[in-house]
Amino acid sequence: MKRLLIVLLVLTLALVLSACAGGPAGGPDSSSNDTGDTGASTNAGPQLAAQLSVYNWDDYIDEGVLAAYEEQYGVELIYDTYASNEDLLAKLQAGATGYDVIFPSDYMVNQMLELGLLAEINTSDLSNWSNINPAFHNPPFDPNNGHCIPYQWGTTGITYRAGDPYFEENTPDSWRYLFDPAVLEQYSGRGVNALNDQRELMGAALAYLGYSVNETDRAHLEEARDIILQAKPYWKTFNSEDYDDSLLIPDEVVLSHSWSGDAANAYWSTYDDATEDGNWYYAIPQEGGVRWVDNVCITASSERYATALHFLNYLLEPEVSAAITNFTYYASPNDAAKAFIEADILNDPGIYPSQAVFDKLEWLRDVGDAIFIYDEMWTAIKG
Ligand code: N2P
Repeated sequence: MKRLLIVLLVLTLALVLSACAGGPAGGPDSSSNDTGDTGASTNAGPQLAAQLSVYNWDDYIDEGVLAAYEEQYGVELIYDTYASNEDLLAKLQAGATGYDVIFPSDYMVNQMLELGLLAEINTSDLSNWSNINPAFHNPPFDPNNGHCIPYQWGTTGITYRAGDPYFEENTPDSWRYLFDPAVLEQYSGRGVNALNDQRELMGAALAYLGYSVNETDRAHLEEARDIILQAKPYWKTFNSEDYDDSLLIPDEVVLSHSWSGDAANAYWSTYDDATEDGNWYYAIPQEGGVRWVDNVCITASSERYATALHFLNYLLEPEVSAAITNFTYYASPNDAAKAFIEADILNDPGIYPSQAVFDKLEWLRDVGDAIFIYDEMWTAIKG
């Protein structure tokens, strides 16, 4: 896939189209100061701040989308990344201010809401809100989308090396391939990676044991911890940041616990026109597991609320949403974006799973006080 070229083409189109349409509500205001926006709306839209600070997961946006926003609206984006929901939470809880826009997953939105870390939004202030598929309206973790808009969604499964002699005979469509020492003995010498992500790894072990990924019973959580501790010596790495680029594509491992889009990135990055195939396949374990939706929210501490809201509306533009999915290979909740998403992505069941597969998976939910048990298990796992 000529990924870069297509991204550039889509962006050029996005710029042309939004110039014609006048873009999302708002326009540049080079007279704004650095510390905040006025929040005042005019016919031309809100006065935009000179800067906006955006804090996102690693490798989770096409940088061209950021550059196009800066150029079109004259707002400088201060862009920084994190590796997990827990890292994001820890950063905000440690009192970090200055971040305006963040991208927590479903269960973390819920946790952050309870901690008062998110600003309210009203989707009727977003002219592009109607682009979002109604299935993503009013999610249980954020009633009426009162704080966040959906960004990208996906599944968690197992990515494995096509052509590996062991996997030619054994499709790793079970969590056994990540957790069962007898199975790991067969191939782990060639490298296995586990996601360095507390809820995801515990969720996988819980699904393997036949429990909900949102289990709160201490005894069951301890069982999951023990499954992980028993498999850990067979794992080469704990990486959820850049494992597609640093471990899969260069053949540093043969199997990884992974997110759907990273699997597709590894596939297309190794795609060979001659064989019409890539090196990495993705399987969703039969026992089930996690599906997730990541969201875009404004921090309660943001002093540039109107600019942040303007940026959220920009991310909802069909061509912008599509450019993000064409880069990340994650599914888009934006229906209007589909016209601009590459057919290979729309038709990939690893990215847009069948209803039957979708139904086998669970959303991660806020587990309330049981999160302290998860923290305790995680400390033992990482120790
Ligand atoms: C992308 C991270 C995907 C987030 N690097 C999974 N929730």
